[in-house]
Amino acid sequence: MSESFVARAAWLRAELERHNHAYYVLDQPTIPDAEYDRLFRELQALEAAHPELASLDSPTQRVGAPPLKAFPPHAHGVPMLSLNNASEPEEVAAFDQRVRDGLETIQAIDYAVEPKFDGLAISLTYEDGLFVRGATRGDGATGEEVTPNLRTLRCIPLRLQGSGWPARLEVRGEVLMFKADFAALNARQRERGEKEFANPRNAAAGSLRQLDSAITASRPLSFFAYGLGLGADAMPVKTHAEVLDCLAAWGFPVAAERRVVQGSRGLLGYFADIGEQRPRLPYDIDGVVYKVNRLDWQATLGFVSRAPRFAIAHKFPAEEATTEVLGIDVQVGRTGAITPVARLKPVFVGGVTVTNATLHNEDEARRKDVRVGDTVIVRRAGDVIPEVVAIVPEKRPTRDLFGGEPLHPPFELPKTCPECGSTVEKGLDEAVARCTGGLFCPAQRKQALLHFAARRAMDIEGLGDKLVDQLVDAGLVHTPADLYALQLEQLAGLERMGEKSAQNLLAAIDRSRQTTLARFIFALGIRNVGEATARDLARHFGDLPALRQATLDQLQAVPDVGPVVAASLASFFAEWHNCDVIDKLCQAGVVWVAETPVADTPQVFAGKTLVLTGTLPTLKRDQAKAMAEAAGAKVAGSVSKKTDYVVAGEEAGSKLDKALELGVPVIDEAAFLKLLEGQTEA
Ligand code: 9MJ
Repeated sequence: MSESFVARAAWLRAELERHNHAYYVLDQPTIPDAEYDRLFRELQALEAAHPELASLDSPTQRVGAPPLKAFPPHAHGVPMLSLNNASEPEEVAAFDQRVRDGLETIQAIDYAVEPKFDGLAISLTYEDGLFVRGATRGDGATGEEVTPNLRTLRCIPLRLQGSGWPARLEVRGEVLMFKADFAALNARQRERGEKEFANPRNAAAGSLRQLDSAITASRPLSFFAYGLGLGADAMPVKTHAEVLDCLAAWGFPVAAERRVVQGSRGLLGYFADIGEQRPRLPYDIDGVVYKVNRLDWQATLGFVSRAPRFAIAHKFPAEEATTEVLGIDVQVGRTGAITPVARLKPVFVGGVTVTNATLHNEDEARRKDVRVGDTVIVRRAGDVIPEVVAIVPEKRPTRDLFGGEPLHPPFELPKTCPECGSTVEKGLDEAVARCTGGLFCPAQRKQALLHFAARRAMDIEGLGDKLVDQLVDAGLVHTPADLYALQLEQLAGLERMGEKSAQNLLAAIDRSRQTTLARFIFALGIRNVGEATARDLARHFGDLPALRQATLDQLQAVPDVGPVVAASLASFFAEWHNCDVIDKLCQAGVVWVAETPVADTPQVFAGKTLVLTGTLPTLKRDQAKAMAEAAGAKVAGSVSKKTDYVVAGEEAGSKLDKALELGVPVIDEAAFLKLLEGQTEA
């Protein structure tokens, strides 16, 4: 065999693996996909023409091997541990105390802390830097060997980079699927009429445990390394943090969020911090892991049964739980959208007790085939509305004990609105069905009123859903304008409404008369017009008459307003009832400060950053912000060296202190207004 073939193959392998690492581990692609494909095909052709060139660390081995009949058992060189769990701060403090007792020290302990990936644990064996075997955790002592499948994960190095690795090495970590990859995979499965996965963890597990590794190769799996098995003793390092740095240097993905903190305060601070970041992380985590950083101390502490004394998993409240569907109702939203909602046997999930979960729309409800009596997986992540993820098919009750007919029929959307009896319609390419009753429908009217009164709209404190129900049901309020005509006696007669709360409500309604144009537009509840669009419209048109009379073209001249939003606005203002309500609101004394349309506003703050703090004498915070932005300013939430002005009112606190400390100019409202009017130069 010619030397040049050997050299070329070696060069191609090294080059392709370098690009794999850049793309899959560092997230910094180095060459275009087409160029990668060209190199890959060249290597494939070379190996096909010269079979003696084949080698286990070749990137061509990543596309899947012939299917297996079964997974062979694999005995781990060093057992794979499980971690003890904590869920309460007291348990974390107790863990820290046990660690200090065990080490006979009162000093604050350094802990290596990292996210707890919600995937499946695996062990990768390397011999002289070459990936030779990979296995699942199994029972901790013996797992299933899934080497061909793991080989398909481009972020797992087939040959270790750098140097200093022990000759026999087990790398421990977690295989998982990124949230975005999971969503794309499920969309693909749906298109092909194949089974969807309930969550990224199941998708990762299902994809890895395939006897045909070509299937695994087609699934977007990722991996993060977090420790060592065999070979740990041969490492010339003193801390877990250094182990993680070595793993990164050898080419493994390691959590970027890893840190070293001190004592139980440090642990709890990290827990809070990662909890806050959790919704934005690209992958699911189910907690954080704390490990005593010093390896000699880890050895001193040792193990209790199969879990280490030197580590603990601090878990977030579970985001998923299973429960039973007691019924399926539909809810009518502000714009008439009909949403099927599963009524559930109460279940504690995501930190709260959940009794209802959305099924989104008819198609989703049908696709998931949720029926009364089913056991379902419910998910509540962060502050997101709880949803039914999937049913547990094995638990579906049937008419007989032998898997016969289901007890309940598939969900069907009602043909008429359950609230007002109007026809329910669904456009051909629309997912959502709507009640056609408009403001005739009490459900829509109630939602419209709640939206009108919301904090970010007219901000009528105390006008919640129970009260709106009563006001509408008693016929006291039909439209938002009716709110401004309410009398004390009418309110005082309502359930759970004493004279004092009635007075408070009337005062809140009165206060809401003073508003901003942006809030007013948002409060009208025009379809497709959210808070940001309302602000853009207010700024662009300056006052309501200009907006009401705008043509479709004029509307579309507003940044971010496209044909759909323009059409919603035009049809809203073309409706006589809507205009009547607006006129009545104005007659009832609702007012705002007209804004100078943006096209005419001198851009006195162009390129400048402002921070508002404290209570200004005449301007509400929103107004001042809108005015500053209209004049080209960026309004920031915190003071830094880059801040150009701090506009301070009464009771300004830490932001004012910071401005003074950094020497940022501080101005009051009067000076701010002068700058805006161009009387002084910004
Ligand atoms: C996860 N799941 O992210 C460990 N883990 O350490 C991390 N799991 C672990 N460490 C020892 N980050 C046993 C398990």
